[in-house]
Amino acid sequence: MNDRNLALEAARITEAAALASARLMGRGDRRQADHVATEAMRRAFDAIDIRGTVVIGEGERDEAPMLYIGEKVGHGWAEEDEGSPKVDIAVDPLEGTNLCATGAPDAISVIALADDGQFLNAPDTYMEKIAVGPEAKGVIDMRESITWNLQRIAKAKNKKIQDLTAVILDRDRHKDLIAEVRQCGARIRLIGDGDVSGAVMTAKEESGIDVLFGIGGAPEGVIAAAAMRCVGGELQGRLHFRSPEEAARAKKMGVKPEDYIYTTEELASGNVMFAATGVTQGYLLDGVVFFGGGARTESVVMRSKSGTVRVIKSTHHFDTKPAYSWTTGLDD
Ligand code: VTB
Repeated sequence: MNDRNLALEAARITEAAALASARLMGRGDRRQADHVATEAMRRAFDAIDIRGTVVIGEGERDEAPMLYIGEKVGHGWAEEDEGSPKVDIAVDPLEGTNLCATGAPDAISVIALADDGQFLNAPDTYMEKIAVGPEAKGVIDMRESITWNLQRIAKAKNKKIQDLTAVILDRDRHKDLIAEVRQCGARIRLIGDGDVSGAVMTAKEESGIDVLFGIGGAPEGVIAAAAMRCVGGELQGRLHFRSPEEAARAKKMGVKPEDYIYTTEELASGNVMFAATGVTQGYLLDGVVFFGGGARTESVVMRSKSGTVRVIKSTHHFDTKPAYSWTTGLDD
């Protein structure tokens, strides 16, 4: 697989989705923002020379019109081009639909790519996560308490616990978790949505985030794990089923029982790539900024094989660009 070029192509895909959804920022319509991101991303795939299969996407085939699990995407299929790489794809065209709908920080468009069969086929359920950047890799353990983990992270980073910042989804289910972090004296940034960017921030020093704790979506956990593989960080995850039906479906998908703790490699193994583009201005990435006749985007692209992290700032001119990059479903 010519993954060096592919990684850069991946940024085109997230740029397209980010440009589309950013035009709906603050309009209060999360569904439409997600819809236009998905449509733009789906279309952008047609220009990429891969034979891709969506393994994490917008839902099951019967519930999602595009980018559903199992959908084949990429130009390679159309050409029946045996030479074009076969890759598994995990997508979240708009991670943090509410963040976009309200103009809150860190809505991103994101994809991860892997050689066939390298992502956990995560069911659409919850996952409890701990994520840390490279400096604290190998010192966390989900079986231990939050306090224990914070102490270990502080030591690994040569910081006081009081100087650590945890990012946590602002949910009632995290009441005890938040209380324990506060009890330890660590700082917290509560976020409304978007624990993929929350996880990736732990690997970006300027973000000031040291650790992600809490329960979010399982598919988002796999995508974040792909990023952590690339940056040399760590994400541990444990599935949480919301109902017996979810548990039964997960069992059918062949995942491990609820008490099993997945390692980063088990969630995303082999050669993986990760690309994300900021939609709203954030701690991880700059959001889309429009100017007369165009827009600027910021993306990050990374590969596990080389560990290179590229930040790509692009200037897009709408009059010379194919329509896929900015269609919103509104009157353009
Ligand atoms: C998280 C977050 C997502 O879902 O995974 C969260 O990263 C978990 O679900 O952006 P609940 O909203 O049910 O708590 C999202 O917020 C997307 O819905």
